[in-house]
Amino acid sequence: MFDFLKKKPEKPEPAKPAEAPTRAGFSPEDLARAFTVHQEEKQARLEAERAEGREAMRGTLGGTLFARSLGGLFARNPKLDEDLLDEIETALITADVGVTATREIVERMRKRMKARDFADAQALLTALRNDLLAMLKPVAKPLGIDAEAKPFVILTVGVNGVGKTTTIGKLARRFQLDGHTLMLAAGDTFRAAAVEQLKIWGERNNVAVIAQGQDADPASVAFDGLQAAKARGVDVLIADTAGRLHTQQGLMAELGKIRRVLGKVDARAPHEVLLVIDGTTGQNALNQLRQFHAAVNVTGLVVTKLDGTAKGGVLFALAREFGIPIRFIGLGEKPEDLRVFDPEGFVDALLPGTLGA
Ligand SMILES: Nc1nc2c(ncn2[C@@H]2O[C@H](COP(=O)(O)OP(=O)(O)O)[C@@H](O)[C@H]2O)c(=O)[nH]1
Ligand SMILES: [Mg+2]
Repeated sequence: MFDFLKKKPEKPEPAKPAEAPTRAGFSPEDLARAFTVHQEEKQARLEAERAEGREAMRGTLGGTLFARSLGGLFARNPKLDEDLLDEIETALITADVGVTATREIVERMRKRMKARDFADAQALLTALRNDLLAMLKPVAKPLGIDAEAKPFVILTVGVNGVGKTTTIGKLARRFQLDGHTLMLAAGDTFRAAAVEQLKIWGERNNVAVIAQGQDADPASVAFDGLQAAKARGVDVLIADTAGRLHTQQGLMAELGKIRRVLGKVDARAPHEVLLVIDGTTGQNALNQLRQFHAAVNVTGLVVTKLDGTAKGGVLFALAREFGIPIRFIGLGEKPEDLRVFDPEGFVDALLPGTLGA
């Protein structure tokens, strides 16, 4: 199963003495070989993570009501008729795919059914799988850290309790494993406990946390953080913010200020504005994204708490309506539970294994 791991050489091959070494003691061939080995290792790690992620998704998402009702359809080998379309519609609505997206999907299936596109119900269900996948593929764009940006600034926003601070911790760990240096800015100055939460996390993981304490101006914390990160030549800066309701105009405007202040230090910062969404909130997620996007121009999404919810369908509605990249999904509270969004893995976790293969 993990064949690609076996192919990986134990060590870089010894340099051949044929070419004259350069002054630094490394020939261009040495450097090229080292680069290739590094790329191969990175690729192998990504592949291994994807395989692990797929298993994790099957384990967590596979048990949800959404997966059970969709999986039930596929397993039963139903008749190719209007009743099947009704069942699909119910399954999608129940899973919070949303009324509009559901209607579109079902309408497409109905048209094709009438055009005698499907030999049997199984063919229709396979088309449904492809349709679901096609909705998610355009938003599956993993977050890349631009090495030119020093630091690459990530601003995390979202309503209260969605998992912003937890996600920052998980991301920081991921970036460290990828060999990036990083720093955090404790921009949730609403609650003393929030600043403390990030500081403790930073100490435990050897990551510097820039903070000014409770009630400080979050824009000023972000500004300080960016200047410090720049001065120390750090690769990535992640700024936390206080949770706010998308309906609180004043607080939403504050996000715009944080954005502008960061832009004064580096015109391209923040390079990523991550909106964290609680996957159990259902269709309200759409309102949240709409409002946050208007205030601060969201460039990526993290959908958390998809473990044990029947509402994972909201990803389809988000993808359809906004087309903003879904960077990560949260499948639990452990660091490794934050997974790079993998649409095939996600869709196949919702459907029976035989189809996904
Ligand atoms: N089950 C589950 N819990 C999560 C996930 N992500 C975050 N949480 C929990 O959600 C709660 C709120 O998280 P926190 O990061 O403090 O939210 P914040 O207010 O947005 O900063 C914590 O108890 C987290 O452990 C997830 O993917 N799955
Ligand atoms: Mg927080």
